[in-house]
Amino acid sequence: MEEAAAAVHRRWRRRLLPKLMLLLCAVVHGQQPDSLGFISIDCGIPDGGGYSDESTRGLRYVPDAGFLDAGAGLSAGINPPYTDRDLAARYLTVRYFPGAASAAGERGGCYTLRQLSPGGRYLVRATFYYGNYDGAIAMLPVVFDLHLGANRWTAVNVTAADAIYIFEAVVSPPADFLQVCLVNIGKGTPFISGLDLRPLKPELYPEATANQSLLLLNHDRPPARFAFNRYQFWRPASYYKLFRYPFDPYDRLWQPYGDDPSWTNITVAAAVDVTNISRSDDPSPILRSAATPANATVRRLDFPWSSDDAATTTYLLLLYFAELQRLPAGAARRFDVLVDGDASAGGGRRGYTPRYLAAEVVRSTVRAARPGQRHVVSLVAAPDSALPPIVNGLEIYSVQPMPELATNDRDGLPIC
Ligand SMILES: *[C@@H]1O[C@H](CO)[C@@H](O)[C@H](O)[C@H]1NC(C)=O
Ligand SMILES: *[C@@H]1O[C@H](CO)[C@@H](O)[C@H](O)[C@H]1NC(C)=O
Ligand SMILES: *[C@@H]1O[C@H](CO)[C@@H](O)[C@H](O)[C@H]1NC(C)=O
Ligand SMILES: *[C@@H]1O[C@H](CO)[C@@H](O)[C@H](O)[C@H]1NC(C)=O
Ligand SMILES: CC(=O)N[C@H]1CO[C@H](CO)[C@@H](O)[C@@H]1O
Repeated sequence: MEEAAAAVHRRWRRRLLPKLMLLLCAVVHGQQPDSLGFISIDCGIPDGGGYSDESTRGLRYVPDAGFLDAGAGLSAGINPPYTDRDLAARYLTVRYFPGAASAAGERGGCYTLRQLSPGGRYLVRATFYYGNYDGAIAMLPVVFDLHLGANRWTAVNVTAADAIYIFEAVVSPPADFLQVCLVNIGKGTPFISGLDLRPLKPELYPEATANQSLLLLNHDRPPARFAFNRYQFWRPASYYKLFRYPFDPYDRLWQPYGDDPSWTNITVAAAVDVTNISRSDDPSPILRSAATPANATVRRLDFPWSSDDAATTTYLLLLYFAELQRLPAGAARRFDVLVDGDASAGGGRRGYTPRYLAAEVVRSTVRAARPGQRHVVSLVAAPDSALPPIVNGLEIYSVQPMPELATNDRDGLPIC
């Protein structure tokens, strides 16, 4: 009898208590994902300071306290003149993790995102805008690390007070939570402006698994405004700034590639069918503009990039295509998709023809043979092609082994 009661008790402790605690945590802090499954955190705003974000037509941003250990970090507003930049609200405050709270080498601030589906795929985005929040602008650069679970994600190297740093990753956490941590590496106080989590359709980004994540390449490529490498090809860039939700149902950020004089854009008003790339019926305005050479006698487009890190890595390229012009009968647009001049090694494609108003993604991988190596993806017209190549969208990720996504910084119950 007693044994049975003890067993029930043990089971309660082991199985039910954590669930109950989780529920309590979530209720206490009101940190359920919104109706889209999105978690949108504005770091450093006071408890109760949630709001509807204008730039995303009403996504609800919430305070960060509920995602942190009680009392972790301090909040601050950015200082003039850096407030005066027509910034989204989430850049106006930061959470920072000074002194003893984050001794060098320690995981200073850890955000715990809960109520995830184990094995599901998620986009995680962390944003940083220094804005002289601590009045110590002379101390720049500030460098700290960002971790996903126990894995290093990237270094955040803040060299300018008025620059916005944006990092995105696609992850597949094996547990129902994911931690994003800021790590002091002895080069200044870690801080953060915003943290977003977006559930993705399971068939998007199958390369992200329990053991490896996709890190959106961060490589400065002027004239693009931001370092992250997810591009749309609308122009002029000054007008078509950033596409995100509701234009992208998953709220990925698509920035203009930049107004390179060597290419022009072809646009259509008609919808592009995206069922083959996202199984979602939302026609995507992002893909309704394509780049093509400005000079019709030039029969190729080249997109160079190089490593953002000292480490060698494998890159995953996603090239989005949809034909936007009705071609005369018998005429075709046909081109090779080459990576570093090769169609075979990385899964490039020979003689590819985009479908009329229907989007497809061509994936390609390339392994960097040495750190900092330069690479180029080239679209080269086939000799019999009536028209030069086009491209409608481009993403570049590094594929990073991340075996410890589910690691919490403490064992046992989640702390809330
Ligand atoms: C940070 O960026 C600056 C400027 O690009 C560079 O000189 C410096 O080496 C970087 N620091 C680290 C730790 O990467
Ligand atoms: C992850 O790695 C573990 C151990 O190496 C392996 O058993 C498991 O099948 C891998 N999971 C995936 C999704 O690749
Ligand atoms: C187009 O390119 C061809 C060959 O590269 C060149 O001879 C020609 O001058 C260019 N035309 C213009 C308008 O730039
Ligand atoms: C989607 O792909 C399938 C298989 O390649 C093809 O038959 C179908 O026409 C495509 N649909 C669209 C809208 O592109
Ligand atoms: C350079 C160029 O042709 N830009 C065009 C890109 O598309 C927009 C929208 O259709 C046009 O307004 C631009 O003129």
